[in-house]
Amino acid sequence: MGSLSGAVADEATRTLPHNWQMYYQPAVTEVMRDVEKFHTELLVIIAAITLLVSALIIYVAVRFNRKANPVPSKTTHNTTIEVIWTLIPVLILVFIAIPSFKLLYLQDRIPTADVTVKAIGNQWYWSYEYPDHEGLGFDANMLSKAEAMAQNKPYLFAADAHVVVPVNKIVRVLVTASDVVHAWAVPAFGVKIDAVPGRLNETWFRAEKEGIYYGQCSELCGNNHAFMPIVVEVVSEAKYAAWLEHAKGGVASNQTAAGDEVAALAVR
Ligand SMILES: [Cu+2]
Repeated sequence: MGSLSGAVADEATRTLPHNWQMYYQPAVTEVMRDVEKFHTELLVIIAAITLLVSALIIYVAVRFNRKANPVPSKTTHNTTIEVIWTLIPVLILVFIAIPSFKLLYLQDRIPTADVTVKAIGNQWYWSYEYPDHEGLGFDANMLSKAEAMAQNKPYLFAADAHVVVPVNKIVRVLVTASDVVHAWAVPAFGVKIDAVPGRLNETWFRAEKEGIYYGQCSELCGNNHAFMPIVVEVVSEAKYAAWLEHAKGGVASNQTAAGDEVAALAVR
């Protein structure tokens, strides 16, 4: 992956994992920011509990070992302590549950959508349809290593067709699959949802920044699981309108809004 990040032009607007990455990709949706916030809160709580329990164990080991405490206490019950060690964990769980449910509802309840995209997982590529626009649909296949290098794109992430959506608009994503269970995931959006055959799942995002965002199938769907990249291109409304016109025209050799050559954007 070392050469990958260097090879990609316009890195600032693209999200890709990089060497020694420690944290999430930069968030571009409210949902992902909340996911990060919740993650950090949990980390603090987990760290505090771990430190407290470690300190108690060390204290007990030092203070009450056989040498330091040759005559052990015969106490077996202490009501106050029992109430405390039941109540405090319950309170901690409630404290965790409240933001957790808030986040779940934020992800689950889809605001009135401006754009709807349908993503269909296939072995081993994604098909996309724009139900608002009759007949607009295409397949997105991963670029081979040679193609990716020739086009200066990240191998294993680049696809021959991008999902193009307008910036700052609510995009509803309908997700299903044609064969086995896949999952449609774009980390920068905080979106990850199973694509299940015979079932229509839905999720949403509202990307606040133009750019190219990469994701991958996140279900172990089979031997080419690693070769189902997802590329979402967030563009201005004008560019989106232009892309729609172009894509609806049924041009077999297409250009994405960013001007990238997309040879295989075959419009059905
Ligand atoms: Cu898959």
